[in-house]
Amino acid sequence: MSYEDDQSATYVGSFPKGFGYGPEEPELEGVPSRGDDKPRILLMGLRRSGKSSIQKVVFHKVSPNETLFLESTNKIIKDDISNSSFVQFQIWDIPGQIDFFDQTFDSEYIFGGCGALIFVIDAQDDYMEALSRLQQAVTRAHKINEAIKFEVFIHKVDGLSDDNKIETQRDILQRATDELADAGMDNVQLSFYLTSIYDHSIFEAFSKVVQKLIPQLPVLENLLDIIISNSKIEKAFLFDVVSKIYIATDSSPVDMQCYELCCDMIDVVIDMSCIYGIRDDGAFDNESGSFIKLNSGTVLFLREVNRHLALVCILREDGCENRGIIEYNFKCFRNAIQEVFVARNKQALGRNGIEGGDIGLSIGSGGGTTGDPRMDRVVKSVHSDDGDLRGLNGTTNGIGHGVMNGMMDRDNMD
Ligand SMILES: Nc1nc2c(ncn2[C@@H]2O[C@H](COP(=O)(O)OP(=O)(O)OP(=O)(O)O)[C@@H](O)[C@H]2O)c(=O)[nH]1
Ligand SMILES: [Mg+2]
Repeated sequence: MSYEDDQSATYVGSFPKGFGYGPEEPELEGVPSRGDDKPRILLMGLRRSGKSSIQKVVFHKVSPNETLFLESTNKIIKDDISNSSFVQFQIWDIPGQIDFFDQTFDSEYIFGGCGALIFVIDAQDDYMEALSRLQQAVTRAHKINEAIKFEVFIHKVDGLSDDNKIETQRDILQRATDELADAGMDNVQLSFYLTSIYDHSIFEAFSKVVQKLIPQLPVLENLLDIIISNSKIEKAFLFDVVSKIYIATDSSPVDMQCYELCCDMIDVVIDMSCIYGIRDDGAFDNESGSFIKLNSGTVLFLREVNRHLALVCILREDGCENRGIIEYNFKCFRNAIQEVFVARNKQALGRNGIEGGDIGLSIGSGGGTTGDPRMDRVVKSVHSDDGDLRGLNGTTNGIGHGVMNGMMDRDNMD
């Protein structure tokens, strides 16, 4: 049985089919497919390196074991990842056997609108050939589009010991950067990740890749910093619920165990909603939320931001004495996110008018500035509203924001 033969087997866990991103689109020659203007992530690498498995596990809820039955990809498969929120892009799965120097490989078209190129290297195999293909791909792609981010997934590391993982990463990094330097391309930056579909590492790596394509990232990070500092929260993630990739987190370092805990919480909430929820068409909706106390004294807090985004926080038990304040601050947070959506939509409309629909892939330049004055205003307005978030010390100065006084227009956020 091939994976394509039985679509009913492709969704595991509790996600109802309707809650996915929709089916993949095989490329039809000469027919521009829907959403071609979205930021594009290319998955490249040798045959059997694990490209299709990664895409299916992260975005289509296929269980890792099911990927054993995947057939080799023989044409470019485009997958539209759109949930009408910040996460909007296409993934193109490029078959391993494709020859960049073939006439039929339209590199201008393929690399031209590309935001990130993920090159997958099978760490359980001899990687010399993969490294030379990486070098070819980077040289070709960089010549056509200098803005592409190059991401190298050192994949299938579940089969390596811890020492071996580090050694393999060091060796691949060294060889890849040396080869690029020899080719006079020292200016090209490669990012390396150790990944496996059998644990959360692939989700974490994909999170980081996707974040680089979200121009509003600095704004989101600022908002998360504000909410954690005002609510005695230790760590906060803004999750895309379907894929469980986090599109932003606060500025404290990410601990893999915390991330896994938050992913597990999403699963629990979806499972509970499926069993006890009242809606048939979706396990996660505008009213979803959960508060879980663990034996260890840690508390997990999840609240929906819109149909596909959730804020998941980790806090100590003594930090949630006043849950009301956390809930109130969350509402302020959600309101601010809505402002970001509105600004983003306006920005997209403006750009469509001027540039005919080109979607920029620039990252905000950090340091609190987003590279866009309108976005900066949103950040500033959020900062100036700092007093609006209630601190746990009891001071509630600066109240009066619209959140408490009126209903938000959630339709804009979905
Ligand atoms: N151990 C292990 N196996 C993996 C991992 N990811 C993928 N695989 C296996 O690798 C094999 C090849 O995976 P595919 O996803 O078909 O590889 P591909 O890169 O799409 O190959 P082509 O379509 O031929 O280019 C499958 O049997 C997967 O189960 C991983 O993280 N760990
Ligand atoms: Mg494949």
